[in-house]
Amino acid sequence: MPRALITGVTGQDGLYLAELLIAKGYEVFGLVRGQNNPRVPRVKQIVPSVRLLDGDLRDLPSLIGALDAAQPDEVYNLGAVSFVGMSWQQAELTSEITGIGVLRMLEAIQIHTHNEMGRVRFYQASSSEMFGKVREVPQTEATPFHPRSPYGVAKVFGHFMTVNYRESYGAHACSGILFNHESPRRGHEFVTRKVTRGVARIALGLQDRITLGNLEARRDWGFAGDYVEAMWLMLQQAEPDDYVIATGVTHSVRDLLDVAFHRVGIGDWDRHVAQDPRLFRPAEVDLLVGDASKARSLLGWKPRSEFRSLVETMVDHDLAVARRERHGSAGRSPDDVVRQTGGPG
Ligand code: NAP
Ligand code: G4F
Repeated sequence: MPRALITGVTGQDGLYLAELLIAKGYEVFGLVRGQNNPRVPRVKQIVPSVRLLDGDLRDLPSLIGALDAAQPDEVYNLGAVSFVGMSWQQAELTSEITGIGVLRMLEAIQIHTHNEMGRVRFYQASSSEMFGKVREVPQTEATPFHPRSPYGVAKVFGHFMTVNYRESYGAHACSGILFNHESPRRGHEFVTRKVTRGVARIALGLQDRITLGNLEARRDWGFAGDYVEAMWLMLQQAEPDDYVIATGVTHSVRDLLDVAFHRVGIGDWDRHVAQDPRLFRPAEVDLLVGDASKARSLLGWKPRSEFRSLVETMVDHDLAVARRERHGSAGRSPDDVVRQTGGPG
């Protein structure tokens, strides 16, 4: 039975990846930080067979301890401060976890394997945010990076450390340059979920408006369930490499609002959306759209979900959650609803 260790198992991607690996027959271990992490119950509910290990990407001994306990064949490093907006307020913490945390995990593998890094396959969760002020459209593995946020800078550091350990020590280390991916499990701080949750609550009379920043930014949005499959495929290849994972289609935040409001029968959404200058970013990434041709041809990967059905699924999920909230019903958590509504088709 293959064994995998996931950092960031409490997050959106960690949950989908744990489900995927369990379905493939893996024994899955998840790194959990903090003495009373509030997201642990959700992990236990969705993937009860995952074995949780204490550890933090800021603490090297805890990472070595987790590796020694899990004895993994594969490590998926998904843990990060992942909210770009917050990375300006907490640039040092972001660099420490999202950037140096990658180096720490690579070093922990080095120590755990007694310098035989090739024994453990490593996946690094890199990001299209690294492209930032994009040098070409669409972006590929060869597009130069120009990050626009402390988060993006930290991810560039993690990306090149991953490449460097591959080239220096023969690590089977892959960097997945993933474009934005969303789901009903997405955190409420990200724009898709903020919109779908807000639209659902507006439709049910629980709130009047959504306050947003830049509506013109464009992103290449896919479904998280499709993207974790690409992570796994990268680690199954004989040779480690870096891959762009994207849908190849870009939409603006305005398009997101159109689809989400249309789902609840609201055509003219202007009166429900306010803009607050404080939600604009000090430096914006205006346009992201990826070319995943390499992943298509070498991994046989392609996205199964498209933008409209993804957004509609998220709105439907949030309608179900908001209805329960309106009726004040307790007991079942929002993730029971996730199971019922599933992912986008
Ligand atoms: P997420 O939902 O925000 O999850 C982040 C995870 O990191 C959480 O489990 C969090 O644990 C963990 N974490 C934070 N600080 C940590 C620390 N000091 N030590 C160990 N774990 C820590 O993010 P996601 O959307 O699943 O993304 C997964 C990864 O992919 C991230 O690295 C993200 O930057 C990257 N990425 C995401 C996207 C996307 O569109 N989703 C695109 C490209 C790259 P707690 O529960 O303890 O906070
Ligand atoms: O949903 P977002 O916060 O995602 P962002 O910044 O693109 O980052 C996400 O994708 C990256 C991959 O490219 C990941 F690496 C990263 O971890 C994260 O998952 O914002 C998307 C766009 C931005 O242009 C932002 O300015 O939406 C715009 N936006 C407009 N109003 C807003 C808002 N974003 C947020 N979060 N909240 C708003 O009110």
